[in-house]
Amino acid sequence: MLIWQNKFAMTMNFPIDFMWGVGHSSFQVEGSPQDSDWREWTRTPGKIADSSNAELATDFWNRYEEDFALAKELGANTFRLSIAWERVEPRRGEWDQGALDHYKKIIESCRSFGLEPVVTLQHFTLPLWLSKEGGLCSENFALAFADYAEKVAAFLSAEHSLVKWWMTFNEPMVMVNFGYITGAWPPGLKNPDQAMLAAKNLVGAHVEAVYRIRKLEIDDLKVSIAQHWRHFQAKSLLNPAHVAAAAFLHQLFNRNFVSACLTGKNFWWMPGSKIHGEMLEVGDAGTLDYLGINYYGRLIVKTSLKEPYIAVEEGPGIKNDLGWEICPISLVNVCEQAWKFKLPILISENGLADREDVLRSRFIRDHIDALGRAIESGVDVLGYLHWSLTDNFEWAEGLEPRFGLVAMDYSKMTRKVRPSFSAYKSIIAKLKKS
Ligand code: GCO
Repeated sequence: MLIWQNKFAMTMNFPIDFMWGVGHSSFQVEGSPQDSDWREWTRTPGKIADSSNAELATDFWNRYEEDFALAKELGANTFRLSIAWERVEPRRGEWDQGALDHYKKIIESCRSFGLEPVVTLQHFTLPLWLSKEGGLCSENFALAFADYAEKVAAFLSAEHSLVKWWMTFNEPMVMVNFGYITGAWPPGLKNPDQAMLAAKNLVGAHVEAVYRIRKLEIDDLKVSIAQHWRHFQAKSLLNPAHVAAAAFLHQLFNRNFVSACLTGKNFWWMPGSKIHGEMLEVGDAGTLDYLGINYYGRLIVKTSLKEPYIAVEEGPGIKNDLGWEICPISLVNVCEQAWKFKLPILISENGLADREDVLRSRFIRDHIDALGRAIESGVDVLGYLHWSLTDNFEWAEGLEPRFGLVAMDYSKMTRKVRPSFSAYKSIIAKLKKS
């Protein structure tokens, strides 16, 4: 299967304007002084595996120049970051101009290092006031999000022309899954009905926000989402139940959200839930200008006659520090699956927890190689953003997992490049054409 293992696709044709970069999110790096659902969650005993929190994280809020300088040294031309809603709107309808001004400074600095910012408006955290009103399931959610999105885009893009590339939500279906099905993330529910309502509301919020942002008439505007996309493989192709379950998860987890953003058919159902649906006006072009894909691997799907009836497990390959299988070949499948929507694809995340940095260099090489294969087979791929530049706060896993090309010493807030930093740097140097 791994036919390319001997011949790295270093010669492959990556487009001249390919976006080479890294990404991270506000809560995971900035330090978090404002009340949010995640801040509460980290303060609740037993919720974070290593009992750490993100109060300081990597102090990116103050040390952003250091990180942009590192990204520049890497040879990157793109940097994905996010805005903390709880900073900008700490109380309902009250905008913190100081926070907006600080984000303006951060993004100006990003640009000054030759890095194109890709800005996510919501990367998992909600202001506490909103989560108390019901969060994603609140009937006000779509309008509250659209007001916030419009405010930020009007300031950073329409007024100051700093951002062209926007993402409304990061991994909406991951929020739905962990927040409302497994309960591992806030609000900690295990309720399929609320899960499907949350998914429906997220699409509504995305559509309303895009509608408002487009009205701002920003030059070269590109709006999307970052969709966590898994390659679901049936445990056995000879077992029709496994095959059907894999197809069901593919539709529910990978495709439904994207499809709703494009067609306006916002209908959600999973076993144990009632149907939540509405038709949205999205116009002929839909509400995605490109498609952000976060790729972390495949999952093997099997069914049983007992609860939970459908289960997923990691494949047999090498595992990272969190026990996730490393599977570059599935990135080709994922690109080909996502390309069915005919939207240019940005790999907005791909990375691994690897404290000793023994797997990361090879990981990057093999995934970029897979991407080269996808491009060769005709998929329009805009860029590759590695997750992440520095170690950061990994949600329910805490500070322990190390996703960085750059190692953090949190006690001194110092940064030290790992060998994989140089590996990625030399790949970029070889493949970057502009
Ligand atoms: C996610 C997020 C990131 C993670 C990264 C590693 O997928 O959960 O977008 O915030 O940190 O994916 O797990």
